[in-house]
Amino acid sequence: MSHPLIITCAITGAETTKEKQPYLPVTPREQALAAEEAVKAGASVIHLHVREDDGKPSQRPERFEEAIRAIRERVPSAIIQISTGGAVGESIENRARPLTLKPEMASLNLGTMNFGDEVFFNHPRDIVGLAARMHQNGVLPELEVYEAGMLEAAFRLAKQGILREPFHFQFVLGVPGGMSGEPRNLFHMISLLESYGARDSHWGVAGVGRYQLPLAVQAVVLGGHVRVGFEDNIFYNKGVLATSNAQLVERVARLSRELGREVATPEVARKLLGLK
Ligand code: KMH
Ligand code: ZN
Repeated sequence: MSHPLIITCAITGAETTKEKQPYLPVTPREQALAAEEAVKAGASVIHLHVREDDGKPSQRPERFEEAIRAIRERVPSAIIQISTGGAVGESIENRARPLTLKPEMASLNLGTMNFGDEVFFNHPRDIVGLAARMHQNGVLPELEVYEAGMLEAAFRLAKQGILREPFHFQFVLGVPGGMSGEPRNLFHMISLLESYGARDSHWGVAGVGRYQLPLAVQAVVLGGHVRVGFEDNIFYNKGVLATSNAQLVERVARLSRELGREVATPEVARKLLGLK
């Protein structure tokens, strides 16, 4: 089959709470343990949000530094991708601050949308600003797209010299306000990508809630990559909470191998993503 599967684990997120998912890792130590288990289970990229001691989402670089140090101690090979999306309502200045830590990767959200009952603002000027800071700091952007117009925006930004191909897209499907996680929407995204002739670009899919598992399986078969984790989904099966992020990773890794597709180690993922 195609190239090895990169599994990203979004271990914490900004919206999930311990009340809803008691195994949610929030302290640096918990996040380090969760990252280690996830990598052992087959993840190569850790998508990272951090929290303050009271559990509130944070974009403080000091807090990211602590979490990254703790993760590095336990699992030095992991590719760490920090979030510049933060929580809904966070200022763009704060969202950009952790880029000074020069992580290997960071998320870059390509448009404004309704996000559940709230609005996730991504002003064109701020997208350009974040992209420039990532470029200056040698950070590979993962392009977060929640609907087809955002995918098209990436190619517009490339024409303007603001983004550079090959892209690494994450199709985040199932957020109320964005595209749902129905197969036709994933197919539409893939066919759009093909229409741009972006052969060297990669895509992954992060299915939200009940879409996580079916979209993961579709991505495995279609040659995409997969994101799982408590940021997007807290359940293992309908009504049954997962007991760790690693449990979600392990299932996708197992299914992928069963379907004849190898799972990328962090070293292999670095090669696929063009990271040094
Ligand atoms: N928390 C969401 C509003 C990202 O990490 O870049 C945005 C988000 C995307 O989680
Ligand atoms: Zn995120």
